[in-house]
Amino acid sequence: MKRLIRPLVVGGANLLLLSACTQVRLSDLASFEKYQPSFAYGDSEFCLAENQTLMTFQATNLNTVVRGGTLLADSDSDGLPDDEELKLGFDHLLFRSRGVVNDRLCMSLTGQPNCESVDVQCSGTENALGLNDCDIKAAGLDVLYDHPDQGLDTDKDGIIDLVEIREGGFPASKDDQNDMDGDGVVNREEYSQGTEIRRYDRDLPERYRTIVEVNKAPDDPHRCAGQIWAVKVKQIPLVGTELYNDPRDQVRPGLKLSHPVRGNVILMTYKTRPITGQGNGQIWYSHQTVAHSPENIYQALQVDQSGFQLAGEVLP
Ligand SMILES: [Ca+2]
Ligand SMILES: [Ca+2]
Ligand SMILES: [Ca+2]
Ligand SMILES: [Ca+2]
Repeated sequence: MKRLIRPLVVGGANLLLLSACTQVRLSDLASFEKYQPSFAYGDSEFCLAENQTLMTFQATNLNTVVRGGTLLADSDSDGLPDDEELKLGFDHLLFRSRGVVNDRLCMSLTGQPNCESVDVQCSGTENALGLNDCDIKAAGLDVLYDHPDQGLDTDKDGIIDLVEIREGGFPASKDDQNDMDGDGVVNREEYSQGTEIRRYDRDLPERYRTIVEVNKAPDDPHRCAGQIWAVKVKQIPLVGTELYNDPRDQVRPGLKLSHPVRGNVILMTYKTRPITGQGNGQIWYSHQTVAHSPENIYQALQVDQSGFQLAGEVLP
């Protein structure tokens, strides 16, 4: 096939030039989207309550998965790429398509699409961040610690359970400093970048990585009684997705996963804990849909603290 557009990444930075010699035809967009994402970016300052400090800030595109050195669409956010679901006999437009638990969690628990064998007593009640009591019980997230709210950050490392499950990780095991695949990048960093914890991907192109910088700013009592943190979401790769309607969005109070064609649901979370004394940690979240657009490579993301809601309380 004749290549009509050729992206050039200059100096590893985000600058991208399109040497477009002719018009881009619609039929070429599908192949274009496969190798060139667009990007969401944004920044903001966060003012924390007195005696609270920031443990983690995470930004995750719930509609992308890095697999085998490339970036793939995951239209239903369950952690399995669309194409992989079709091959395995899952429904790529259902978060739980072959049983009571999330499709990716089913693969982690059974090693095959044998979800009917996951036998737990549960009601299907959802928490604020994408899991229900079936996922939580099947993954053993209800027995390890006595968190006020279960299924948010069971292993207390600040990485959200849903994010760990989507990566096929271990939400009940504090393994954030492990380097399972020996690529020199610990699991915590891999979750931050959206890369694979089980595959050497040091040579993964930068355009497939999520890049977020978080730094504590100097205290300023005039502006904030507590700590001030500067968050810079430098890039979140976006890909082409299918239309997704999640029936749970009608009944669940928290995270919404439905999106239009090309929509990418970005979940941002942060976890705070008390600096001194007793008390629980808190997990806050914000979700928004950003449209992947090959014609407009950079899409603004609203990172403002006012867009965040409390997901629940966990042990610090
Ligand atoms: Ca999927
Ligand atoms: Ca699915
Ligand atoms: Ca965790
Ligand atoms: Ca690693």
